[in-house]
Amino acid sequence: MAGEFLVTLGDLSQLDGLIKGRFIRGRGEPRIAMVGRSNVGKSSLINALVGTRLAQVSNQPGKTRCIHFYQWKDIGKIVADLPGYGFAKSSHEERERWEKFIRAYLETDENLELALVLLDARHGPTPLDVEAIRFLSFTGIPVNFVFAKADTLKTQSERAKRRKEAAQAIRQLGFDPELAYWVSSKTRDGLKELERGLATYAGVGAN
Ligand SMILES: Nc1nc2c(ncn2[C@@H]2O[C@H](COP(=O)(O)OP(=O)(O)O)[C@@H](O)[C@H]2O)c(=O)[nH]1
Ligand SMILES: [Mg+2]
Repeated sequence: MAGEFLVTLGDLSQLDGLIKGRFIRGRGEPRIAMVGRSNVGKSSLINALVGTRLAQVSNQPGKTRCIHFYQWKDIGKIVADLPGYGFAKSSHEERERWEKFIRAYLETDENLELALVLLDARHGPTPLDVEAIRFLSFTGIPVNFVFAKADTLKTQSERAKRRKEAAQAIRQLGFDPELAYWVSSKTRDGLKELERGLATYAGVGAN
């Protein structure tokens, strides 16, 4: 597990200085964007995959308003930790700012390979998730799904039920349920599979 913090994009005004065509800070590795509701487990997943304590894990949803980039050396890619959406107290203006910021990044980064949408294994996709997934679809970026915190599904029947529901929801959104991973950053279940999938990812499963 070797990873390294690369850079933070805090503001739209920094975008052009930071990203030039296929390069971010002069680095040309393909980018994987982590998208998801605040508190869904994005930072924990980055820590579990890329390197211990790289990303800040928080109990205060909505704290991160920046995009943090990490070099995932093991697989030669760069992970972008996007600000979470749907924090409880967000105003209309905050949501608009989120969308504008994310959209600008997504449209500027020519080497963005995939958006990994994190969903809660227990109850995703929620209506807010669906909104975000639609938004990503419009931008034309390929999407894969990760159901996080799978350890919270305790029984076999609970797991089976959720997988069925989730597959149906993903199909309804126009995606192939095969594009979904089930993981736990806590128990590390499913992480190897996810890593393998992302390492070998080359545009498969575009929307
Ligand atoms: N049970 C369980 N809890 C998790 C898991 N991943 C994250 N959490 C918890 O969920 C909360 C939010 O995690 P964080 O990674 O900061 O979410 P983010 O806001 O999406 O970056 C923290 O309290 C974590 O400890 C997991 O795999 N299983
Ligand atoms: Mg986070």
